Amino acid sequence: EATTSLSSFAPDATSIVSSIKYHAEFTPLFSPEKFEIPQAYIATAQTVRDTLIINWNATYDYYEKLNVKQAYYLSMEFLQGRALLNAIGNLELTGPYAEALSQLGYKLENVAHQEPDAALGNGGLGRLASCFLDSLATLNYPAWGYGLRYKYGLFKQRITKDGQEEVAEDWLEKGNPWEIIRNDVSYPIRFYGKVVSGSDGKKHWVGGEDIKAVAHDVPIPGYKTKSTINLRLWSTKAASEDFDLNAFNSGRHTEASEALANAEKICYILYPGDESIEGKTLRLKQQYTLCSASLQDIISRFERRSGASVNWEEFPEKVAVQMNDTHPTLCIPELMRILIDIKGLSWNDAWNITQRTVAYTNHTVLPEALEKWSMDLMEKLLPRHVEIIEMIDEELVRTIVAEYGTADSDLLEKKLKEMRILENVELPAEFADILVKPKEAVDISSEVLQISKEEGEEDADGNHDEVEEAIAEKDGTDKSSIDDKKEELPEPVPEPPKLVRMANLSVVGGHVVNGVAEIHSEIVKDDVFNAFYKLWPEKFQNKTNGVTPRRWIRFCNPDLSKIITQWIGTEDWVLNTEKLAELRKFADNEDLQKQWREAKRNNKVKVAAFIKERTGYSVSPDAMFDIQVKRIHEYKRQLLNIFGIVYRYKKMKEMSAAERKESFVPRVCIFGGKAFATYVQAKRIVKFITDVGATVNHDPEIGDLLKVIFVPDYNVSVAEILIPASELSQHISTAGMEASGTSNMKFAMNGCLQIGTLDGANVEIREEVGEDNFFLFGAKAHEIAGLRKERSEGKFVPDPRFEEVKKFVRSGVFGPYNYDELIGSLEGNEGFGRADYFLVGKDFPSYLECQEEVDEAYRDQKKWTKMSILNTAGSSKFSSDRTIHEYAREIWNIEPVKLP
Ligand code: DL6
Repeated sequence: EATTSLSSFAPDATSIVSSIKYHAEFTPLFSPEKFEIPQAYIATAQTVRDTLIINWNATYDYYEKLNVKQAYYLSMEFLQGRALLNAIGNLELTGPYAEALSQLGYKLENVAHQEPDAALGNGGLGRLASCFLDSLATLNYPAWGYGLRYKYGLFKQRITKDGQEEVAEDWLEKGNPWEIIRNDVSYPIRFYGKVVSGSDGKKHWVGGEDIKAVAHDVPIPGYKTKSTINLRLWSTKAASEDFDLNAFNSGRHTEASEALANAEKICYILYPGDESIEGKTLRLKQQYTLCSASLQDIISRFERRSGASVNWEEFPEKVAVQMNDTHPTLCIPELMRILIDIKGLSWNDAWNITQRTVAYTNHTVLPEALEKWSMDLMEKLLPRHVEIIEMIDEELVRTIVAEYGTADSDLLEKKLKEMRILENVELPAEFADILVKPKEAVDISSEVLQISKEEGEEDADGNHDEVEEAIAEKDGTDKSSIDDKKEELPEPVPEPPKLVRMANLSVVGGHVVNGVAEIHSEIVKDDVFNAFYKLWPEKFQNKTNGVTPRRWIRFCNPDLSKIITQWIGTEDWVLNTEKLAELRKFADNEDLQKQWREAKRNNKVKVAAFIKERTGYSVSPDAMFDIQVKRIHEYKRQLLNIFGIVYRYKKMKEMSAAERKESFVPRVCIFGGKAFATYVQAKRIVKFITDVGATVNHDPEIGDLLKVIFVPDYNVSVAEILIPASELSQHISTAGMEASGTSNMKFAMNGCLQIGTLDGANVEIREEVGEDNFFLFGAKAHEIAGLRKERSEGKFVPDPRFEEVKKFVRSGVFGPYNYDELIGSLEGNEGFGRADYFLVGKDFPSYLECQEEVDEAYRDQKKWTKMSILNTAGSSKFSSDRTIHEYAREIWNIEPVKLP
């Protein structure tokens, strides 16, 4: 029966059935005797892949023929989630597939659940990249994604009595039907070695170890278009000659295959722990592999399409490279290296081409997340790149000196300190004396500065003793008393490490720097990169994030989608989300409201079953579903949420049953998210939430009035279940710290109300859905620095309710675990670090008051439903289609190319 040839592949149920059977028989990844649901999934996916390959080839050929300008999105993370339902949805084949599988005895939904999540990402940054791919394909933009094919995805999270446990996620265990391995597309990647100057006047990077990067292509279909773009993921392999046959034959098996293992481990996991030097080396190898393999691939495509006459000047007219955060910053020196050392271009030409090609998106203002690499490590691993970076830094120093002059040496020093790519590295020889202050300008009051100099060492202008005498004269002390002070001084501190600041390199080497929400882009200009902004204001842009409405409403919330289509009168909103605004005029309509509530309730029933299965807890679908799902991080303030819950619980316990019922709206408070494996405080937060849940959920006095659920192993698929059922979602980061957030957009699209601070994209969401439909609380971004100062000076007076919660937790109500370190972080006790840096205590009272408003609003279901409808209606701006159009027009300068 396996008769369907690819050319005659027709997407009706009958041909799909025969195609599934064909794959089960001829391209199996399993033994032939069984055809159960796991096999059904693989064979079904393979049939979809056939269609994708046809479209992929057509798209590729067309781009090749037209030699169009292409954008390349380089990202260490792609959080693709599952592909099956998305692919058949985009191909408009959901109906025929459901029918075909039912003829084979299966439900499409159950088959789809067999697919493991492709979790090649950590959180928002990776999921954004995946949403962008969907929009790029849908909008017919010629673009590709480039990433790494990690053998293990983001870890699987188990919740045990000790909190979070990480388990390797072997997502490729049963094979990956969505990828096409391109054994013929591979590039050499070099590490270590040294740089020599050739007789040809060129630099040659020689020696070291060479590995290979091999391409794996994942076709990405657009919605209602044939356009199918590519996500090219690299895996790493040793060159075959690296297998030491003689060692193997003499029984030294590990030694024989050491090179193979070393090469393969580069792509084992995303973000290997980098506490050790080995971990750091591995991460840097990953970043370089991504950059080098992708650029070699892009360049070879450019050369091939150019034919006999390659004009490098045209490179930026054919290629746009977007660096997703600083992880792919090595693109800059790598492109320079290839252009200069291999293609023979001059420094100036290469620099001009590189700058016009590359652009950088910043996704965080957290200083610890702005990558800095040890120069020593980089010098060992990538010696030629360090030379190039040094030259870029030197050129930058020249620019800074030219801009600010040498007259005001404090100003110049400040600018150099802020802007240089190299940190703790001496100025280039040409500028060695530039910061030397004239003798009379020496600040003799800065006694400590002078006397801390080591014995015998000269000060900047070589007058060590003279300066000390000057101090002595000024103070009326004699020089010997200064010598006494010297003895009291601690041992000299070791030299600070030399570092390469990847963010500065990105800003300097790219033609555009963008933030990911309006407020974040302002912070980028005013704070994070202010010195650069002052120099090159035209480089800075905003591109507010977005999410794909296909995955995040149309496919994950079919019930709500049908209602939207019915009331708007067309399904066009899936492509033109502006149409969602038409729902506004029906927001008070009782029929719509009824349908809206029913759809929400059905989704809540599904989530209740899911929670039961995952956690064993029963929750009532009649309670409000209040959700906070995102990576666990102190700045995202899951602690504020759980403290609010603890306060609520305590108040409930103090009341009679009747009072409790009267005072509180029943809530199911749902948390989900992973804590980075080495982030101890985040893991304590997970433990605390689950402990609170264990107490509250078993308290018979409380019953359905309050449940606290930590959903283990939060990922894209779990988000697709939870978000459609959400009624309230929490986006409560300390203002100014969340670059954008993207789950806030998904929640709004699905008619979920939000409680949040004025942070990231919350600000724009609130503007779009209307102030009355958003629960706002907390300090504003511009107040944070002052509040922190007040806090650290001990001037902050905590609200009694905050103190009450801490005391309650410390009383042991939630079990024997010692929460001192967790609570201590909110108090700044000795040994517990910065005093409530994230201002949980400060925002606690306004958070509680805002939560009371939430309860009040929920009691009026008509009002609540209207607010919910207005959230969906106001969410149109947050489609990634809008974002991608902006990138295409304002950064990449690419046009849609629709296949004939
Ligand atoms: O831009 C996507 C996403 C934002 O929505 C989040 O606000 C932001 O935290 C995230 N950034 C990162 C970068 N690393 N860190 N931290 O994941 O990007």
